[in-house]
Amino acid sequence: MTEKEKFIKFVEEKNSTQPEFIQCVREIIESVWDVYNSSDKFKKARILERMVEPERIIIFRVSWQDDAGDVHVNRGYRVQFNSAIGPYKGGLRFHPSVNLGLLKFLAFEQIFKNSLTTLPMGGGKGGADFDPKGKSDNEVMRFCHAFMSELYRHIGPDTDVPAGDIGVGAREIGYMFGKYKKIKNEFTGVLTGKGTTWGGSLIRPEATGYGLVYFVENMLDLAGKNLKDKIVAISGSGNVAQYAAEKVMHLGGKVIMLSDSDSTIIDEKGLDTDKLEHVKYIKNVERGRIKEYADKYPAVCVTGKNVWRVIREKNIKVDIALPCATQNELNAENTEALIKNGCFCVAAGANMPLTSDAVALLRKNKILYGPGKAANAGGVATSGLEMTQNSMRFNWTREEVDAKLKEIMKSIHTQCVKYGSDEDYVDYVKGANIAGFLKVANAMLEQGVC
Ligand code: NDP
Ligand code: 2IT
Repeated sequence: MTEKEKFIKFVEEKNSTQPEFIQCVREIIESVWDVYNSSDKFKKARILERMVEPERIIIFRVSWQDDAGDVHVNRGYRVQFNSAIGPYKGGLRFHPSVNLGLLKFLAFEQIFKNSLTTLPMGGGKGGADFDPKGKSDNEVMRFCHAFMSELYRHIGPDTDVPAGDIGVGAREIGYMFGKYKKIKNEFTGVLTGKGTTWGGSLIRPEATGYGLVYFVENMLDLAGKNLKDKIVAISGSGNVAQYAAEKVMHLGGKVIMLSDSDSTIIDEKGLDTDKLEHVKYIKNVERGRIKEYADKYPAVCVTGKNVWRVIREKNIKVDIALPCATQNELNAENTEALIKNGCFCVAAGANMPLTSDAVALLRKNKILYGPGKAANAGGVATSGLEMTQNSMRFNWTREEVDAKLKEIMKSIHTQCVKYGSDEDYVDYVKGANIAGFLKVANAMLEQGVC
């Protein structure tokens, strides 16, 4: 067994009930092993052993009452994984599937993503196994207040700054911010994704989706291509998917698919501004299901199958695939079909949306592939810009924030190319992992053993 295999085995044995965490650690190790191994300083300081162990994990009870007065108990978490380059930073996920292993994977990814943004942010993630679906606004408020009534003692603008993720958007951030302010008697930038009249940055709601498409533009540009008239499939219909679709449309691409956890819609004519506004209405205002799209516009709706399976089964041709729903949604079988049908670019709006064998297929076939920690970093980068504006007690304009976001996505792309270029292929996975790793590893080294 090689030293690398031994190390992976050590992580697997120590975290045997956390498959997603093992999956993302394995990918990082595969990418950075040679760089790590060539440095006696890294090895002597046991940087990798230290990196795969979270600095702190907080697990807590969240008790709340529904509208009928019945009491419910959920489990809340915050994984404070690494603070070498800045305060812990990362989203909160409210979804019934949330467990410790899932949040450890998300927090671990966030360390390298945040490092790539060029901004001073460490890695963290949190959430609860609470399902906001079907809950009234008042129930969501009571849950968020109960959640923050414990979390508040572990976070702060210079300690740990949470934000949104699946199931946590502007509404939830508002309720949590209100509770934090009340308990601490402080108006600070403790959360990002706030409303724009009370400290939120312009462009933060759009930033993950827009940033994803800016990253794709950079990839295509280097490959001598562009988005004009390209057929794009997007999964999900939440925050990331909506603004990815909007930016693809701005740049002349044609978005033909969206989804949610129930169904996939196919609109062969492509989305337009009115159609996208309707999607936003269905998902953000009504909090309804994407299948309602087909009640208003001519579209095929397939229930119980995700975008990638529908593409395979119906043999749909797409040029660009943007998975923007959840982890491991795109498997090898469906990736093979995408490639056969001529897809030349895949970029991850979601965190780790491809299974490991799906990623391997893309790399083997030299398909452009932007992994999440690079391609979806625009969201957290703009959160970093929100923290800066809060510290300055000042707001930048839309144009200013958008220009900074573009610049950051370009810089992430440049870092990936620097560390991931082979003769005729940019391996963005390797590039992103090495660039993200080096900054954090060197900071840990400079701060000594702690
Ligand atoms: P939202 O809650 O706004 O939307 C999530 C979308 O994905 C919904 O359409 C949801 O469907 C669908 N979805 C969620 N879970 C599943 C599942 N298990 N199976 C099928 N569909 C699912 O979340 P976001 O758009 O914010 O997040 C999407 C992805 O992007 C996540 O992986 C997140 O970690 C990542 N991300 C988010 C960032 C942000 O700034 N928000 C930043 C970087 C990455 P339904 O409505 O039916 O639940
Ligand atoms: O996965 C992510 O990068 C996010 N959910 C955004 C985190 C943030 O702090 O803005």
